[in-house]
Amino acid sequence: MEASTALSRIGLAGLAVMGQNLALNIAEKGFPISVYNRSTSKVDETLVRAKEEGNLPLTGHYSPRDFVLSLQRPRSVIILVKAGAPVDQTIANLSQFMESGDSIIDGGNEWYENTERRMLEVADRGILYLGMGVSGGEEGARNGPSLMPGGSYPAYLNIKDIVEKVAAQVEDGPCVTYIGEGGSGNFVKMVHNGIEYGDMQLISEAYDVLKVAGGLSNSELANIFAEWNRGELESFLIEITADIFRVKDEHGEGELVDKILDKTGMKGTGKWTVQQAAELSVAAPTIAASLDCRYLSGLKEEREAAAKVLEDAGMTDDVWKVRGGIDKKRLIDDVRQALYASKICSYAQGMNLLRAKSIEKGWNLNFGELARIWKGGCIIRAVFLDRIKKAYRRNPELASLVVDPEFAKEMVQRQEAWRRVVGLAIQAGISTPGMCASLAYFDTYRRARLPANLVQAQRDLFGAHTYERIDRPGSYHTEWTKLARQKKGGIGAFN
Ligand code: NBP
Repeated sequence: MEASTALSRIGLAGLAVMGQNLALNIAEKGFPISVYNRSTSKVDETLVRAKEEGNLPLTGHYSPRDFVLSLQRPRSVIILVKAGAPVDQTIANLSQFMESGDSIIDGGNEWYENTERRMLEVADRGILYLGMGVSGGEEGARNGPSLMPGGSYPAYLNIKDIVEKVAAQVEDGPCVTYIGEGGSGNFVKMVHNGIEYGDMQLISEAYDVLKVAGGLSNSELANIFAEWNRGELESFLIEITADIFRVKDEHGEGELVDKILDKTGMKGTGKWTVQQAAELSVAAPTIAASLDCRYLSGLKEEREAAAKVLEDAGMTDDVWKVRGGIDKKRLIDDVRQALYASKICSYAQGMNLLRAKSIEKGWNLNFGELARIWKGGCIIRAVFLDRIKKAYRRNPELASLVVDPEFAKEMVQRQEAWRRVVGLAIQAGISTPGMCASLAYFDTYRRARLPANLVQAQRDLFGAHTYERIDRPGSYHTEWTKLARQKKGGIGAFN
């Protein structure tokens, strides 16, 4: 252990990628910090980095007891270990040395109900608890993440000065705010990740259409994404996508992106988002499509076999049919608009899921604030989030982003291009499930009358589920089959 007489302002346990970088960030902002990790080598690594990165005020500890006792009271301990059982084990190890009034802050991607359970478990001993979403990966943790703390408000007040300095800074403040009670911080982080899935899927579809139908090279794609990053699509994900297309393959010809196996990994937050959307009866088709696409991408061998079977059955690659007639410049502009409009629908779904949960749990989430703290530090950070913030500030009860007057205008302006891109992709056999899901979501939501009347009639026919009428109040049941099959000349007969 490094000798230190003064007590630290805060502690952090769990020194893998996120914990190590967040600890260094906290120390760099001038808050003396104690660190601890189950395996001691990571403590040593962190101490070396703290020294190299400017003799930062960070002390390492090798036992839970020394670690906890090295903190100023009331103690605040951030935990950044793998979500699930490791968090329970870490809490058990550390909390035995903590006292009433101390706080535990779990910064992992934890299932919100686990946070709510732990909150109650430690409350018996007067320990306060926060579940704090941390976004921005390694770079964000080191230089300024977006932080989503939810749970005990007094615990938040104990660390408010620290998190406000450590978070990413944008023109309207630090990218952190108290989210709400219970597991709201984890839930908001989970939906953030679901939206991130949607964004990444939509970008990959834009890339697919431009590459396959438009015939664009990686260097052209790099330039287009860089140009998009100077306009309404300006965001971290668009920026890094431009960079990705520029990286050469050090093991062979061409660019690295073309050598990457087309199988997407995942850790579960996208799946939770879709499960929650279903639980709450909130439509989230773009996010669901992005999750389905990850599942299908995982079936690489099966997809290769399917391609062969269908080719043998006469399936042809129809891209050449559309390529001939393509105006490249117009296609690029259309894809930009389709991406933007699809993205608005995806964010509308995420925000509506948050609203439904907020109502169910009484969290009183502030959507304008959520959009604001996502403007910097996190993976979905984007200029467009400022517009979302303003939309919710104009109307905190906004039913959907697509009916905010400004976004509505943009959707209408972009829909022609959007339909052209989706139509072209369908014709060429290029799957664009995210863009299609967004467009279908938009068209379903904006249509005052849907064919749901027929579904209701079917339900009433086979299950006597009853239906309502558009022209008079009440609930009705009809003997559909009897009426439909009455002999010629009878009431309701048609044959
Ligand atoms: P990991 O999720 O890879 O977890 C590794 C850490 O967990 C190590 O410190 C490890 O200790 C510790 N740990 C494990 Br595994 N089992 C333990 C146990 N039973 N008791 C105590 N410690 C245990 O780390 P990470 O990638 O830094 O992520 C931390 C959290 O932040 C996760 O919830 C993650 O989902 C979330 N997150 C990650 C990112 C990212 O970009 N990586 C972004 C945002 C959020 P050891 O060294 O002794 O094995």
